[in-house]
Amino acid sequence: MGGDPKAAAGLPFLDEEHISLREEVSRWAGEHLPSLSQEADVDLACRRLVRDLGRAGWLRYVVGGREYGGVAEGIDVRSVCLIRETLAYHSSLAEFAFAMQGLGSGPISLYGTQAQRRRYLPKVVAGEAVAAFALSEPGAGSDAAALECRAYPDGDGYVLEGEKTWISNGGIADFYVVFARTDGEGPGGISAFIVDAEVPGLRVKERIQAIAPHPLAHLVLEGCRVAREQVLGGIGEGFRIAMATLDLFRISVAAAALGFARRALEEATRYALQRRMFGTTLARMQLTRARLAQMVVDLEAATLLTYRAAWLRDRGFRVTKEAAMAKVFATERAQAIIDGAVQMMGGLGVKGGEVVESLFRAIRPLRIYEGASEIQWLIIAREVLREYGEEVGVR
Ligand code: COS
Repeated sequence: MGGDPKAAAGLPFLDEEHISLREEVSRWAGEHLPSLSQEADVDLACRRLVRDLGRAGWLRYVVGGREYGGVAEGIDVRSVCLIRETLAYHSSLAEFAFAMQGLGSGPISLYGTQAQRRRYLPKVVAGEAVAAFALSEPGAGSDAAALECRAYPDGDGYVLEGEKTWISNGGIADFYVVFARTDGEGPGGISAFIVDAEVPGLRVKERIQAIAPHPLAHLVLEGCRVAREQVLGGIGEGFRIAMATLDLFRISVAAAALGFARRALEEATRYALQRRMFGTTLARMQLTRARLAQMVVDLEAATLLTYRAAWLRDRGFRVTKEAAMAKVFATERAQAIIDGAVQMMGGLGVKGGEVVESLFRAIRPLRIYEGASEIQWLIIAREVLREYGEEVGVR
């Protein structure tokens, strides 16, 4: 095989073009992304990043359909993961901007009509429209099917009423894919709508400050009227659309975790090699070596799970279980790897503005958003029991 052994991770699941893509993104990110440290105005920074990612051509990978600017007919999940992992290595805000363009427009790529795709996707690809995915509510986070935002039929359209929270890109998005209840209770009564940001009745109630700053908001929809053409998929299809979109993007959350962890591991290793104590270097001490070895094994195992899930999805398989496995393992182990790096670097590890300190904050939300670790465990167990003929829900 030869070459850089670090680049060998995940190799069995990658094609030659993926390896070249990783090199290109890495080169671009090294030249264009300043550092992991957080910018003062995240809204401005995020909008600028979306535009730059669009101009550089990377957003062509997060949408499906060549006709709409995508690189392929579907979304190549391995490419999405490679780009997200590489951006995460350099900048948590850049990987966020890239990923949210994908998650926010994912339901349109996967389920939109030709007219919907033609209207929204080219702008997403160009970085001219910021996308957002609005599923969570104050009373419906992990239990997404409990959502209460309502969509009432009204003439030739629908009127949306309710609240959405923890909405990434909330306040800066140009459109939101909003999941709302059109019927009864439970998952079967949920539908998806594309809501343009300027539609009267849609407003930001509160901006939310998270541990790793990025645009995040609580939204209110009051008498928010959308045309029938804004319904995504069919009425009652919303929950399935949300879950299938999450299956794809949860794999890329795992990839982001790999990028953060890989950076922390490199920072800590370089530090350990030069840091002198007790007449030797930190790297030569056995406790350090044991910790480093554990970090490397975790990272490689997480990489393999992530790219296996992406490879299976690219081959057309349903990957509910594999995506959940990749997300929970990669994010949990990345947290442990980054914590290990902080510990190795001592005071520097917790000093504001240091790379590992910002990684320590950047990784934490990944174990919660797009399905908390506990939800991934429930999904994995449900899928395994199903393989044994036991029909169980997660409840
Ligand atoms: N792909 C396609 N369809 C899916 C699916 C998937 N991955 N997962 C579920 N569905 C379908 C099911 O097949 C079922 O359809 P039928 O009724 O026709 O059989 C329907 O959707 C309901 O599924 P389920 O019974 O699993 O619904 P639950 O309410 O039990 O869902 C979980 C439970 C935990 C899986 C769901 O609520 C979840 O993923 N929660 C986390 C939400 C989340 O990620 N929030 C973050 C928001 S984005 S930051």
